[in-house]
Amino acid sequence: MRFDILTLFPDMFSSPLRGSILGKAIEKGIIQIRTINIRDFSLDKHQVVDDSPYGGGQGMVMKVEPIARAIESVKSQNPSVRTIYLTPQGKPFSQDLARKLSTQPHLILLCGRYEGVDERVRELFIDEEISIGDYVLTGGELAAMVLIDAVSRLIPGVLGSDRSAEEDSFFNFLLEYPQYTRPFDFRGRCVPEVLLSGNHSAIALWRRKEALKRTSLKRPDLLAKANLSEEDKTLLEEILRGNSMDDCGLPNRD
Ligand code: 4GX
Repeated sequence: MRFDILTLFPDMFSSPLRGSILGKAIEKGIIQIRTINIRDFSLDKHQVVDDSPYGGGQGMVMKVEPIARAIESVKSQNPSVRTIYLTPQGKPFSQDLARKLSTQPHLILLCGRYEGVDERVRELFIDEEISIGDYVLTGGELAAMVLIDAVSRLIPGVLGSDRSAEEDSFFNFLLEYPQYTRPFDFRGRCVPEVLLSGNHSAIALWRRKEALKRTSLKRPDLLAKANLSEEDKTLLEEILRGNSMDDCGLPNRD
């Protein structure tokens, strides 16, 4: 899958996306990430990319021509590429949307700065507007990186073959169960004994119960969407009656 990022700050993308897992996926050729500096597409002798808004008001607006020329340069290589604009006005980003985008072969991500882009950019070139959340960033770059990260890990081969197949069941609107590694006892806080029992069905049951417990406590809104079995519902009833002591006999901080 290929991402073409249109930005005024291409340097922001180098270390976050080229490091660790995504860096390996790039080396393997599974994903391609290219940054395009919108400034390079300004015809102006001072390479101006912004201007004051018609009608007055504070701040600057990104001009239409450099963005149009940058998008058209990508489209000349692939006319069917879709263009996404990152903006708080967009459709809320979600695991479901990440999954849908991961099936696309090629995306253009437009990162806005200042007060946003000239409205005609939206009208003429944008196929989809996406928001990563209800807060205001200084630009679309971090939002684009969030999108690329979440989408890339769903592409087969990026995480390693079996992890991606697992994904659908993993995010079925339940939070993950608690994880532990050595040491067994850290300052008196012990690992739950069941995890050392070697009893795989008991471990699976404990994990399912903990996932249900966490979700009902921290994200009851997710629990309402989860696909719960009859056994899950029984577990939830136990939880709601629940004892919340851990194996050291200390009150559980969750
Ligand atoms: N999820 N931003 C876009 C420029 C802007 C300003 C006004 C439209 C209108 C964001 C988010 C986000 C900051 C990106 C403002 N665009 N992007 N930028 N939340 O906050 O995606």
